Amino acid sequence: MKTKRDFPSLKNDLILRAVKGEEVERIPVWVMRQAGRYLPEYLEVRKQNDFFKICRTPELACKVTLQPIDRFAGLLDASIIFCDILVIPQAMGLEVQMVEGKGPHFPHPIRVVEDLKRLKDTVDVDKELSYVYEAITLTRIKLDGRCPLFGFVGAPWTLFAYMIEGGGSKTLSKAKTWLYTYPKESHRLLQKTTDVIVDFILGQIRAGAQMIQVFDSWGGELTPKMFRTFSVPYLTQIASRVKAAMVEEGLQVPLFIFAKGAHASLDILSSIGYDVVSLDCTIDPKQARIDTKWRVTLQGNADPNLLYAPADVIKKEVREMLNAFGANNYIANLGHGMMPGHSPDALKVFLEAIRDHSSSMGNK
Ligand code: 1CP
Repeated sequence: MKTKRDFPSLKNDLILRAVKGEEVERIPVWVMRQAGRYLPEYLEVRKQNDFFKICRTPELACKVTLQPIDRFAGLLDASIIFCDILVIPQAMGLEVQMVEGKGPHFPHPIRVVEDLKRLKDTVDVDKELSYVYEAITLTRIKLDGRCPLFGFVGAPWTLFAYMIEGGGSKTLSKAKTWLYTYPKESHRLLQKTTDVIVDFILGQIRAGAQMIQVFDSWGGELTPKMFRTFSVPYLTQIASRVKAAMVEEGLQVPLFIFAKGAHASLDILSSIGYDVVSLDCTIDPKQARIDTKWRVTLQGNADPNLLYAPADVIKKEVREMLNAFGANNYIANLGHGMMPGHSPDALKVFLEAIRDHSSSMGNK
């Protein structure tokens, strides 16, 4: 395994400095799902390869991770390893396919309590997901210090929802039925998933990930009380266990939490051990600063649909967003991921607008 010394030194550490609240000469930016379906060069690779084959082949995962970094040279301040949150359910023993035009599909989801027996008793995370570690190490080398590299995981509740729904869902009725009907078994599955997540995060960090984002994409689908009961305890556990292990191993990697739609819980999310809270576009930046009391760095939160607007509208909205968040303890991003219909040119306008406006804001 590579140690810190073996990797090329970092030439752009803006985002790491913003996390620590240090001075930055301009506001750092990256975008969720910055690799993928909106890029013609990704679609070329995808035409010849199954989605999970790309994830499982370090050279391909690395190639696709670097595509936006190459295309938007000097405009992106972070890269994120190409993978998917659903590799964890796979490692736990469930089959997941990526269906063309539909998204992830579990042919045999967890439906009844009895189905929990189909999950492996113990998961050898480092063996099952070693391909992600190899992709991370290779990408760190190929990045050559241009910007830091994110590893990521899905949060326990979001992965639970996929494992029970069997794919995307508008209502999450099946997953919520479990929470209400089988709370004990639900906690058992959430804990089992948390244990895998902790090992997987640490493995990614040891392989070279310089930041970690936890995606609780379905966090906002729960009532605040349900979120506090079925998500927050596990998110808290992840942060504390990962941080304790990092202290022991002399590692220092910031943790980001993106709980989409969890507006009511921003205060809690800013006090459970994460360094950065990532916001979706329905949250007002100033309100988010009040709720999180400057305890964390904030990330976000432009509406992804803004990238369908004319260039002058993108620029105006970017200026307003940056002014509302302020130059410190802030990382610009979209409030959710890039969409297949987006044009790479629109993203370029967004990134350039952030660079240009933030350079003129000064550090206040
Ligand atoms: O056919 C294809 O090429 C599949 C499209 C695709 C891509 C490019 C999927 C299917 N996943 C990904 C990559 C991916 N997924 C990345 C790395 C790329 C990058 O960011 O540069 C990341 C970080 C994810 C994370 C992910 N996967 C999340 C969390 C973020 C979010 O969007 O909320 C979720 C919920 C998933 C599940 C998933 N995988 C793919 C799709 C279409 C979905 C969402 C399905 C649904 O609507 O429920």
